[in-house]
Amino acid sequence: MSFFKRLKDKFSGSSEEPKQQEELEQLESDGQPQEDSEVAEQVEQKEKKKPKKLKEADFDEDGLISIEDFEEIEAQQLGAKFRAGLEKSRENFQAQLNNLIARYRKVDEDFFEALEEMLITADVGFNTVMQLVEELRDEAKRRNITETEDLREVIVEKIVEIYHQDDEHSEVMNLEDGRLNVILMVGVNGVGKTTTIGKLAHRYQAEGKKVMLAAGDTFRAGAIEQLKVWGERVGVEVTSQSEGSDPAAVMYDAINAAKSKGVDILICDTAGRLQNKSNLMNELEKVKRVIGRAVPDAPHEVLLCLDATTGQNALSQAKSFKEVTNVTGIVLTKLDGTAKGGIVLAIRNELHIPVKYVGLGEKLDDLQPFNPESYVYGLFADMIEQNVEVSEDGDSELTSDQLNTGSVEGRSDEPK
Ligand SMILES: Nc1nc2c(ncn2[C@@H]2O[C@H](COP(=O)(O)OP(=O)(O)OP(=O)(O)O)[C@@H](O)[C@H]2O)c(=O)[nH]1
Ligand SMILES: [Mg+2]
Repeated sequence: MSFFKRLKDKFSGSSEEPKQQEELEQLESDGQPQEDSEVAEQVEQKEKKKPKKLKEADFDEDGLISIEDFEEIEAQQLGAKFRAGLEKSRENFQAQLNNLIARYRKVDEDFFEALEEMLITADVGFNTVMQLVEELRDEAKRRNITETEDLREVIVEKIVEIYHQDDEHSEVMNLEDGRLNVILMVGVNGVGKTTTIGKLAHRYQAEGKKVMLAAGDTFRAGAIEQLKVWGERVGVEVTSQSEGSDPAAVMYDAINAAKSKGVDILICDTAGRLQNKSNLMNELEKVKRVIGRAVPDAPHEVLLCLDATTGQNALSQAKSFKEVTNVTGIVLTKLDGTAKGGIVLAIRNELHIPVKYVGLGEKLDDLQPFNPESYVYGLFADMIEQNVEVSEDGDSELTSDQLNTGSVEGRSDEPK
């Protein structure tokens, strides 16, 4: 099965299935505030592909669906989320790639140079681009690919491959049952730390975990109140002290409270700090030390929030934070707000820190665990769907328009 077809089947439903999803839409709309109905309507209109319908036959006599069906539906919902959240990046990536393929029909050095330029402009990061394009050159030679059109699917496949290369790091959160798990959220001002904490609390709570929040940003006016609002919204307890108090003391209190209440996951907010302000960075070290003394091996996760719209600057932030604290994962927020979604690849390849979650919007369920396949599906969904459809219809069905826009190849179902 071709790579594109596998992605399409996984994230938008098997092509053999009728694509309807009233029940799923109902499930998805639960918990989504109505004020977003206008946005939801626009997104819905743009989403031409609908996940698989929950058919009667999918339910057993107890009214339950099988694990396979559940996983299938989950993957499709994830696909739809990434598709909606990466819309800006997708428009940019697909248009640019189609242009390149139409402009350079033959695979040659000019094409590769133009591709390098396109990827660098999309924030993929210089070193990553060089590695990616070098591998594409080799692959084109190895497979004897001479038409750029035939390279389309290989390019997308390589993006996933290059992400998987660094297998030492996992996207999976280091959370264990039967212990107090402590997550420390760090990052510069305004990147989305507090919002992410709210979204994470919502997610873990829905998974049945007992969650507590610690208001460790005692620096910015209104920060404690902001976290309390999130706590109320999600329905989790927030431990706080007054503004200006020592954040390490807040963490210490919060850990004691969490221990006595049998909390599973304590998520600690911190003040947004500039990576060049050494006193703030030192304070972060102290916070981490205090947490480590109160709970062995804690914090179990130090999540660095990076704002995807800041592009390459996010990389320099990450480097500075890595120097003072052991960052275990990245939360890349506001991916929905940028057309340069390539930053994910740069972070992974140049920093060797896994991206654990991505922010795909401002709603509670817009924080999604990162996964390279759902990411490339979000980045190239229309191209993937179109190529698979064309491949299924057969060559005789191709329109001259499809041929001209270079949207038809890389579609073979033959094993590669
Ligand atoms: N579109 C979009 N907006 C987001 C996302 N995550 C956070 N935001 C917005 O980013 C803004 C800042 O979020 P905060 O959570 O207050 O950021 P912070 O890092 O805690 O900020 P400080 O406490 O001031 O350092 C808010 O308006 C959020 O709604 C996202 O994934 N997508
Ligand atoms: Mg904050």
